[in-house]
Amino acid sequence: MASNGLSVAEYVVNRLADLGIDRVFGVPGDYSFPFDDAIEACDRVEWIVCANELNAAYAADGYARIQGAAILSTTYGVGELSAINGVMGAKAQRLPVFHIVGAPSTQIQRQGLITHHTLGDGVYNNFRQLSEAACCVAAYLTPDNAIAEMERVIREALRLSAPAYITVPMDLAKMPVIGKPIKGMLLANIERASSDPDSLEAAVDFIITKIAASKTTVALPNQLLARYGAISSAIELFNRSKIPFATTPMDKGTLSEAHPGYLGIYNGAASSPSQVKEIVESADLVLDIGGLIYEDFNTTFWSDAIASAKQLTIGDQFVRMEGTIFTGVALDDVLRGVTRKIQARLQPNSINSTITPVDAKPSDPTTSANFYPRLHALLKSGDVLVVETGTCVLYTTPMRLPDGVGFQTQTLWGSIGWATPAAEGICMANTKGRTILVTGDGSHQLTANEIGVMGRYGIKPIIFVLNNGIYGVENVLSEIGPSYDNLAQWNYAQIPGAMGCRTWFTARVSTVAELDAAIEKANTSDCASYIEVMIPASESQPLPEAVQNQIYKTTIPGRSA
Ligand SMILES: Cc1ncc(C[n+]2csc(CCOP(=O)(O)OP(=O)(O)O)c2C)c(N)n1
Ligand SMILES: [Mg+2]
Repeated sequence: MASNGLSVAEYVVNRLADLGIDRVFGVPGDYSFPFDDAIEACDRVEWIVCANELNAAYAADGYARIQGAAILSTTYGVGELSAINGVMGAKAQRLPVFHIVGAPSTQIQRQGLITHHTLGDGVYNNFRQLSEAACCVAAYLTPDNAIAEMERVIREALRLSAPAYITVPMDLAKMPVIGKPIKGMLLANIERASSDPDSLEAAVDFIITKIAASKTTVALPNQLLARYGAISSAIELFNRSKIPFATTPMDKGTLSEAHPGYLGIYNGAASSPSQVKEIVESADLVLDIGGLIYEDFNTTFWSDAIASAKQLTIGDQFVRMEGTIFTGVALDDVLRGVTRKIQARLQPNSINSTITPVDAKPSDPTTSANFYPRLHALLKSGDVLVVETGTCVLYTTPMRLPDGVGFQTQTLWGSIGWATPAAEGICMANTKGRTILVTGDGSHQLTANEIGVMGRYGIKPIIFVLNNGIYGVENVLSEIGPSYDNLAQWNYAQIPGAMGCRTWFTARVSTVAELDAAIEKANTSDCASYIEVMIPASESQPLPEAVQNQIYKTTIPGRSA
């Protein structure tokens, strides 16, 4: 069969670029050279060479949250294994990250030669299952299956909104693809999943009947709306029906918090404003749009109380209320179907949340109490606030975001270090406004070397590193004093300079006056900013032991404390 010129590696990169992905995050390596060269040669994608593969995976995760999908490129064994925690996080957070990995050539494999990045046993497929476990679909490419396999992999990764593993041995990667290459569409034009028409109609009618029969309906929209490109359908539904909605911490920022129907955060006992718990739990119908995850940090340690008989879930490919289940129905189709048939309801009064005043004496030391109101005042439409796991996520979750401000956390997977590289990927994909990162010092220490990469590629985030010298949230969850919660004392504000970020504004602030001046500078100058904010370690006081035991369920029956 005639060759059409594109090698397997080039085809993969170009086919993925068709989706509108314009960056590739990764680290090059010899077995991946065919991919690495194909990325370099493709004028639709830019190589973002990260500080390590874990950072690259987090950056790809961040990019996919905004752009809809991402490409991660790592080398065989050593590279792909370093990336796994990040790819697994993307799986937990339901993000299509295409993980492309070059492998030793089949000529090496057939001769039984022993090469680097192996266990020295002549086995060449023992890492596959590990990488595959972090994905929802995998492909082992050859010149004659590459075209068909890429269609399958892309379709599945988008249908399930989860990572895909694509690997090819070096020799096969350099051969031309066999067959007629396929030109793909931009992600925005791709329907992720289709519905069975009868099942869809029955599901929509069921939902309409349930809403009509309820006196009070409240919705809890989930981040899957963003993953499946269904945000505008959800907003139309709320605009037309006037059904009020809240989000869980994990889903914060999915929809505008300035929407008249927005109630606040539903988070069990720590819902904010506090009335949201009662409003949601007393409604006689709760529309769970996307599929709620009753995770410990998403429910304040399972203190949620939504009766399952009142919960109607519109999932990614199903609709369910107790034993009644409709399958073969896509989320977006269901929302649009319901919007077409729904009657407007009476709009309840929205809840006004009080915003903590920003005043404090200029000479006061910086604390959480005076930092977060200032962070809030900085936000404007187009910004994306990226918040790390740690005490910062506890403070920012209740904050009501201005219209058009996005919010990204890794609440489910919760791998510290995620936020710094994720902010890089988000900043590269976010064309609407600024990217503002808030991270604790301990988390930042895991991935701070990505700051140099941000400088190299000229992005301009605003970064707040909260220096309390400890893994503060761990002190809250255990006891004061274990030395394993103390951190090496870094001079954070010197990091950008040491990493070659020459045009960055950097500051270390320990008084309110210094904080205000630094924020003013970050807000008005056209360069990246990195602000180290001193926070007293004494803020992190442990919860009572009884609460800790309740949280971790470690009380052993019959044994006295
Ligand atoms: C990869 C990983 N390792 C360890 C943990 C456990 N852990 C959760 S929060 C945390 C401390 C975060 O400290 P820091 O970023 O300084 O924030 P602070 O609470 O002090 O504001 C740790 C170690 C984790 N979540 N992920
Ligand atoms: Mg800390």
